[in-house]
Amino acid sequence: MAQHYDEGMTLHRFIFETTQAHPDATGQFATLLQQVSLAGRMVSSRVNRAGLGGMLGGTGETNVQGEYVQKLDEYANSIFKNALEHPGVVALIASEEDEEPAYTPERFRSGRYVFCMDPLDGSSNIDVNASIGTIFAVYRRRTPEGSRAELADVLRPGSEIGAAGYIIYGSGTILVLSTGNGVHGFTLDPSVGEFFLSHPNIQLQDSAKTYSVNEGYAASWDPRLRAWVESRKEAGMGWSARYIGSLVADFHRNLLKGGVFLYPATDSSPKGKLRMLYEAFPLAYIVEQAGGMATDGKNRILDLCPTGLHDRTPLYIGNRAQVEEITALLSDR
Ligand code: AHM
Ligand code: MG
Repeated sequence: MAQHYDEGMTLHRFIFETTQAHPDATGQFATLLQQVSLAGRMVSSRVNRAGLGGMLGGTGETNVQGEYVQKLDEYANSIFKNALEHPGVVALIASEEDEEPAYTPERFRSGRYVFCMDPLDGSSNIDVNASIGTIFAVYRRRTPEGSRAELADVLRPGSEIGAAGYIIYGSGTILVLSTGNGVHGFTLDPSVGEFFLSHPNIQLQDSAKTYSVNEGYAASWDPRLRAWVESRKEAGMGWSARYIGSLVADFHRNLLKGGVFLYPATDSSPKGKLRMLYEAFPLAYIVEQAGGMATDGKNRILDLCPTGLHDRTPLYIGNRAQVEEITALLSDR
């Protein structure tokens, strides 16, 4: 069978080569990414067997966001935290599933990095076998290593992110990563249990003709946005719509094929739905690394600074021309 990946470039090797290039590397960053890969492989395996292993459905609890917690949400949250709390590389983990930050327990060394994650995004799609994913961002902490981290280590502008990525559990499992030097995708070969480089240097075209948005809420959008979406549908415009309702899946499709994803403010949710730290920031970092753009309708997403772990923001993200157009439209008061 023909391989659609580079057998010579495992994620392990890529991380090693990337971090070796930094003269002050201590190995902590490499270890962190290896542990993310391990946790991703564990979640991927569980997602694939979810229907067989009794992992579908809810736990009966609601999370800090008031959302119904799925068994796989809880599983993914604990797997990532378990992988990252002990090797002495992380000081604090902020997770969608936890109201408070998880500080590295005192029995382990409090390392150099802060990790923000949505352990299982798109969880309303678990029971219907549609793609879901993990989204993450990494900051280098401000406070000294070895000490307990502080909230100030994580409540920072997105522009201070050092690395970000996501893992999509779909028809295959792909880890997409940027450490500030382009965007690279690695496909999991389950027979080997390793990610291999399959999508080197992903770049977005300047423009595209696909939009992804939940149009069910159109009546409560800003009328200028409603008019923009309506005008995409005019005869001869050549536009398509794609929306599954898993941010990772919608974003990944647009990253590979071109398209703009919108999660606008609505009358009842002026900040939209998506969370800044572990949904908007990581994907904005990736899209910029791929030559695209992300705004909240006015400001660059990565210039925003959260005041709480679970702050929300409207999100317009994808090809530069379309995000610029929508932002110009919504900024013009
Ligand atoms: P989740 O983190 O609880 O899964 O919620 C976020 C998800 C995103 O994946 C997706 O873009 C959005 O919610 C879909 O929301 P809606 O159902 O309002 O279209
Ligand atoms: Mg989410």
